[in-house]
Amino acid sequence: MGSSETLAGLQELLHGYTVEVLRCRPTDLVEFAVQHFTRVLEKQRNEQGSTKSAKKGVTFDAKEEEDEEEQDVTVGESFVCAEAYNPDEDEEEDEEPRVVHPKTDEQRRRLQDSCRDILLFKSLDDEQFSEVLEAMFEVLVKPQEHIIDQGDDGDNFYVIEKGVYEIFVKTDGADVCVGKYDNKGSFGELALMYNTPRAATIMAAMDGALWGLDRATFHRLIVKNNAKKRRTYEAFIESVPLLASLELPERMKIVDVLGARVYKDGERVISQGEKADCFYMVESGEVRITIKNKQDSVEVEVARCTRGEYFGELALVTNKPRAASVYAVGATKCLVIDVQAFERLLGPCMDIMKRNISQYEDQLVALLGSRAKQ
Ligand code: 1OR
Ligand code: 1OR
Repeated sequence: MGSSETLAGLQELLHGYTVEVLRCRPTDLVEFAVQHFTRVLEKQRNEQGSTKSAKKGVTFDAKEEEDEEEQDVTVGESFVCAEAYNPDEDEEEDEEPRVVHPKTDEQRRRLQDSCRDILLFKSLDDEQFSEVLEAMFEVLVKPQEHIIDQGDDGDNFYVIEKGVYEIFVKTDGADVCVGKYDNKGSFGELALMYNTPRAATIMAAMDGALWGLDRATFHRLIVKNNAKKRRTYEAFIESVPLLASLELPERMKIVDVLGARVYKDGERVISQGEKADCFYMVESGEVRITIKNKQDSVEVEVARCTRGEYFGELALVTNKPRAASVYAVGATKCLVIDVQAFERLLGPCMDIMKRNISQYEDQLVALLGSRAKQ
C-alpha cells in the first residue's frame, strides 16, 4: 500500500470515528475509540471470512473503497451510541415484532397527507415508508400542552397534521420562543438521531393533531437510512461552495436532515408570493428563476442555478413571501432542508447569503434602470 493510499485509509478511519463521536457525544473519547475501532476490526474480519464479503473486500485501499460504496458496505459508520444501532444485529432487530397501530381508512388518508412532504421520509423506499405509516399513532393535543420538554430523553418523533406549535429554547434560564411550526412539518428527530436530550420545548398554541413515531421504529428505519444518505450526499455537500466554511460535523448534520425532491422539466419548484418553509440546493439538473412584475404579470427570467448552487434562502432570511418563482429545466433533483434546520445549521453561512442577497438588490436596480431607459 502506497503512502497516499495509507493516508486515504487513515482519513476514512478517522472520518468514521468522527461521525460516531458526533452522533454519540461520548464522555470518554479514548474508551469510545477503543470500542469503535474494535468493532471496525471485527467487522473487517467477519467480512473477510465470508466468501461474499471477501469479494467486497473491506479494506482501506482508496481505490477499492469506491467499489465498496456501490456495494453498500460501510465501515466506521455502523454504530450509533449507547442504544447502538449495529448492523451486525440487524437480523435480531428485524425479528423484533414490528410496531403496528391499526387505523381507519379515514385516519390513514389524513396520515398519508401529513407525511407526504416530510423530508426525513423522502429517502425511504416504499416498503420502509409503509412500515413507518403502520407504526405511527395519532396524538391529539390541547392549547398550552407540552409535546416535548427540553432536557428530557427522546421518546417519539412527531409529524404535524394540524395546529401551531411554538419552539422554546432555554436562554439564561428563561424559555425563549425561537420559532414555530404552522400546520406542517415535523419535530423531535434530534434526540432520537443523536441520542441527546431534547434540544427544545415544543408547545401547542391551539388544538392540534400530530402523528407520533416511536423511538425504536425511528431508529430502525430512519437512522439506519441516514448512514446510507451520508454516503450518497456527503461528497456533494462537500462540494457546495456556500457550505465550505462549515466544519465536517456540521455538514453531516445537514445531510442527516435533508430530503431529496425530483422535478420534471418545466415543473414549478417555488411559486412567487407563497409562504416559505424550506431552502434548496441543486444536486443535478438546472432551475430557472423568474420574477413577474405587478403590472402585466409577465414572468421574466432573472437567473439560473445549477449543481452546487442554492436558492430559496431569501424568504427565510427576510421572513417575507417568496420573491421569485423557480422552475426545473430538464429533470432536476434538489436537496431540501426545512426552515428550522436552516436556522439551526446554516447560521455560520448567513454572511455569505446576505452578501449575495445584496447583489440581488443591485441587479434589481440595474434591471429596473435599464427598463426605464427603454
Ligand atoms: P429534539 O428531539 O431535540 C426538540 O426535540 C425538537 O425541536 C428538536 O428535536 C427539533 O426537531 C426541534 N434547535 C433545536 N431543536 C429545534 C430547533 C432549534 N427548532 C426546532 N427544533 N432551533 C430553532 C431554529 C428555528 C435553534 C435554536 C437555537
Ligand atoms: P426566495 O426564498 O425569495 C425565490 O425564493 C428565490 O429565487 C429567492 O429566494 C432567491 O434564492 C432566488 N431576486 C430575488 N430572488 C432571486 C433572484 C433575484 N435571483 C435568484 N433568486 N434577482 C436576480 C439576481 C440575479 C434580482 C431580481 C432582478
